Amino acid sequence: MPPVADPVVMGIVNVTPDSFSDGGQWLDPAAAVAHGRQLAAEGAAILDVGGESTRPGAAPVPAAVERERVVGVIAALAGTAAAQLSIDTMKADVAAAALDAGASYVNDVTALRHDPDMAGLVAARGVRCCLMHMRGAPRTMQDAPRYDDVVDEVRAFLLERVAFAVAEGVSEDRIDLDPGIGFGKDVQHNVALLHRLDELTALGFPVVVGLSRKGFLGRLTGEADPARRVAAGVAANVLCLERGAAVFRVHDVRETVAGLRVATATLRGHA
Ligand code: HH2
Repeated sequence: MPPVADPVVMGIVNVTPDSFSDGGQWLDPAAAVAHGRQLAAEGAAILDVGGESTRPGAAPVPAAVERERVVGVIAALAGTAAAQLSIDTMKADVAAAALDAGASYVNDVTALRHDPDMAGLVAARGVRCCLMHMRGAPRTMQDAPRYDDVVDEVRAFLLERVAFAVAEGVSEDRIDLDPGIGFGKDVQHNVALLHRLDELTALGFPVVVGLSRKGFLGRLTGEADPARRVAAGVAANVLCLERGAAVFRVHDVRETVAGLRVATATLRGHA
């Protein structure tokens, strides 16, 4: 069995009115900052701050509104939370303002496809980025997604995006990959991606997994309330750890850190 690296937990700070599981809870900047600090104290090494929901059917947010939501929160967290800050955006303007405010990681769910200036920005600033697979756009991505082999197609897509990013000047050792759980995938596609995640981790890039509270967990467990899918998510994240995932993007940091600690010790065979 290959050595098990220390898992990195990325805590989600959604500064939005409409995120699928916690929309409106942290729209107030002071509440978002307090939440981010709490997640860092619970063990999140990265805080992923987002000002636009990407849930299926979500309406796009103008750049000025999105920037206004995230910049102050990032600036406040940069001074006070012991965590790296990530900006979850598909817009280069928003990412640039977030990097100026103290972020050092760009999480673009479109894998640098939405904004023609995004790849150049990531390259010029020399920051780490996450390239995620998504079929279609958030508004329509869950309309009967179809694949011949979802894992092969996601892997090919991610390799194509790596080639693009590198051609644009992004350093290969600053790229993370993400299968995009729930982004243009039905429950069987999501399960196949988790089952065969080792085929993605074998590519040699750190793999980010964002499955926290998502709909497929509800389909598998019958749990309609996203906030009550925590145990289901921890179970899935533990199996992703075993398959080599590096970064775990979650709402519930305390529970995930605990689960991954036990899993890490078990996989290593020592405490
Ligand atoms: N999922 C969401 C948003 N950003 N980024 C990465 N890299 N991977 C993911 O799986 C991912 C992501 C959706 O979750 P959430 O932020 O909780 O909801 P919303 O988009 O409704 O704000």
